[in-house]
Amino acid sequence: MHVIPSICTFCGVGCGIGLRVQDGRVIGVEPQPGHPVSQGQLCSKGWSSSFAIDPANRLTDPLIKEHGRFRRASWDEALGRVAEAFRTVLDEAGPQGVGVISCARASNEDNYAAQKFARAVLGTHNIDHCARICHSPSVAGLARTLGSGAMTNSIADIDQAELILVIGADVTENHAMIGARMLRAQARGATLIVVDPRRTRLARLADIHLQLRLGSNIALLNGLLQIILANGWENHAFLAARCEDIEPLRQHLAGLSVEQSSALTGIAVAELEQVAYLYSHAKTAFTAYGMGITQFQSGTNNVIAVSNLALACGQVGRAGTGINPLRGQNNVQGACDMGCLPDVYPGYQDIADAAVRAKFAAAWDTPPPAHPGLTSLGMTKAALAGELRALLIMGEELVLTDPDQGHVARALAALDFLVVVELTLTETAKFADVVLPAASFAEKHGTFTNCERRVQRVRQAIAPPGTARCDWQILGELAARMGHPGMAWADAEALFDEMAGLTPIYSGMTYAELDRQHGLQWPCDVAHPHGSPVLHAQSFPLGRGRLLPVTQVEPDECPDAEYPFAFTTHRLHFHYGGGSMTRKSPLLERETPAALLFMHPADGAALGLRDQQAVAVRSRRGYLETRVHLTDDVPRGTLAMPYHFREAPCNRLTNSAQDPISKMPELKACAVAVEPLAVGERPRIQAIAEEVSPDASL
Ligand SMILES: Nc1nc2c(c(=O)[nH]1)N[C@H]1C(S)=C(S)[C@@H](COP(=O)(O)OP(=O)(O)OC[C@H]3O[C@@H](n4cnc5c(=O)[nH]c(N)nc54)[C@H](O)[C@@H]3O)O[C@H]1N2
Ligand SMILES: Nc1nc2c(c(=O)[nH]1)N[C@H]1C(S)=C(S)[C@@H](COP(=O)(O)OP(=O)(O)OC[C@H]3O[C@@H](n4cnc5c(=O)[nH]c(N)nc54)[C@H](O)[C@@H]3O)O[C@H]1N2
Ligand code: SF4
Ligand SMILES: [Mo]
Repeated sequence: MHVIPSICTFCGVGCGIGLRVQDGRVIGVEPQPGHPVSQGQLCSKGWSSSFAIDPANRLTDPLIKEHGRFRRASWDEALGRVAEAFRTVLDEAGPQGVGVISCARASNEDNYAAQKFARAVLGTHNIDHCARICHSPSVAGLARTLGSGAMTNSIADIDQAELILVIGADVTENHAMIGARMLRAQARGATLIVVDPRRTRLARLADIHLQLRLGSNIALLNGLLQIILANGWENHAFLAARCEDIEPLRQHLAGLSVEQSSALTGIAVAELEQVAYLYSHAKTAFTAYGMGITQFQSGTNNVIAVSNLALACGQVGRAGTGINPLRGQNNVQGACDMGCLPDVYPGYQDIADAAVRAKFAAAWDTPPPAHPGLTSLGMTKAALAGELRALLIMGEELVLTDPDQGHVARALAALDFLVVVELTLTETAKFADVVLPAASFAEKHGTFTNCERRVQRVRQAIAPPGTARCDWQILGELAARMGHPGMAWADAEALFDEMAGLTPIYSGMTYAELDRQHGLQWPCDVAHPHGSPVLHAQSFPLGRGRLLPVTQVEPDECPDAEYPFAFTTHRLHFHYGGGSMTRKSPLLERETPAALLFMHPADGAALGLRDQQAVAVRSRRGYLETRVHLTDDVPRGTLAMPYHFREAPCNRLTNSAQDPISKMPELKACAVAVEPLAVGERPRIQAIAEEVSPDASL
């Protein structure tokens, strides 16, 4: 047996793992000793990685759908089909008729190839990925206040924080090794404050839990800041040296009252005052936030409200402080860095900048796309309208993970042609005309960029199952068939070198340098050859930080007589995303085998429900059946449900109302009605693909 060092394939913490390999198979996983992020530990998902990529569960050959059934095909035939379908749509509808959705679980190399394929081969900026429905409000909001949307500090900064403020993030469940680090910091004396409408495990352990009303973040953050300014607790020196005029924000807040904040959030004035005092008086306050901030139609403004608080108190630009969006997927930071977004080339270089366009046109030897691009939700909308006709989805399970499943399924069914590149036959892949088998992280060389901007190497430990190939190789071969030989890289390292040469924030990185240590944090360039653990120490990319007035906005859909419950969605520790990988692990599946609807016991009693009784849940968009779990972890009137379970897909219910700035859909709040099913009745399993496209079964 030998052990190949790699990086966990699940969340954005980026723990260091060792893949135990015997007889060409990964037989287990161990923590990497001395890894700066995971410090010799892993969470249960990391330990279970070998099940997630087990060859027994994997696609081994390309599949082509004919007469409603998939059949195995050669690569030559399958790639020929794909190239021909894209050529046809390009001829008939032009580059706006095609698009690519890339994968925040795949490597930087794969993602660079995906956006190059979209821009240089298809000639379109229609390229996006799940960051749209994750931290796009962070990218948009922090661009406005600081000029950069990434985590400002490092995970290790938690050790130096006097106070840790967690807003809308369930850290022990979803960024487990960061959660553990926060609890260790608390044990050493740091104050831990959690802001969440649910009583999460971290909230129960925190010194203070502000159990705010769902969707009242801005009212809360404005309230805290108002108290700070009214008492003169702001950091005058920092504001004078580092920020633009705070006066407009001061005047805006002076028009609001703390009592109003208290009424909107349900948090007592005294508690708001206590937290305002502690945050502004801490020498170092580390602020971390997640989907409880971003997944609202006010997502960008929510992020701005977080930024206002940190800037006013000078809690940015020093060790132990910072505004830290906890990026979710193992490589979502990287997929954004690689330019898998419609408005930027790799390294956030603006597609509207003529010099940038010229640079990429010269490097790729092809003119830049002529039209602006669509977001992922824009692409599904365009598909329904018949404007987007051919789509390549590289490893995204959007039938389960995008809002309003009925809409997504109808959109995919409306396409002329869909190709999905995946590890397994997911619910999304069932809609495809062609499915191409991809190599997993353990079967390829490459890099992942974790939430603290740390670019780390993954290494090939075993051969891919069957004839599966790396995403970048598949895209390179498709490009060649479409007349673009410029994506035929010799290996992953050659691809990385091309990318680093065009991406200033990665320009100081090579595989040799990344191999020598546990990765490097960008920006890594001539000025920062050893990378950048803390951003904005001297100045912000915008120069001075901006404090921008924002106002509380209620969710698009609030409870009413017909749909009396507020409904929110979240994650569970033992499962991941659409579940296509974690649900293959017997251990993880044993811990959490089914979706539950979390409901307060008083609401259960009012409906005459017993714990674990089957219920029907209905929103304006869809219907599902599941079991109810009665718990006071959720407040009265608010229901919560995880999104990992294809048999009870909560995204049938969710609302796709969007943040006008970032296009983030409101995944955290909509309104539902609940009806009990008869005691003893089982929830009916909700078939997905079959309903819309009855011919999709294998
Ligand atoms: N086990 C596991 N880990 C994961 C993932 C997974 O699927 N499973 N996914 C990864 C990904 S892609 C991401 S983006 C991260 C996400 O990690 P988190 O951001 O922690 O994700 P969620 O659990 O969706 O939501 C966080 C919290 O927001 C709270 N919340 C809801 N509404 C509000 C509100 O109005 N205000 C406030 N302040 N809070 C609110 C919810 O109750 C929930 O506890 O996790 C990553 N890690
Ligand atoms: N209701 C609700 N919905 C949500 C959320 C929520 O909080 N509530 N959260 C949203 C968020 S934050 C996110 S990030 C999205 C996540 O949405 P998705 O990205 O759709 O979720 P995953 O299940 O991680 O899907 C990734 C797929 O990539 C495949 N994969 C893994 N590695 C590779 C690889 O190397 N190559 C290829 N080709 N494929 C690979 C896996 O098999 C898996 O099927 O979900 C969103 N949806
Ligand atoms: S905390 Fe995240 S990166 Fe670390 S082992 Fe768990 S899932 Fe993997
Ligand atoms: Mo995410």
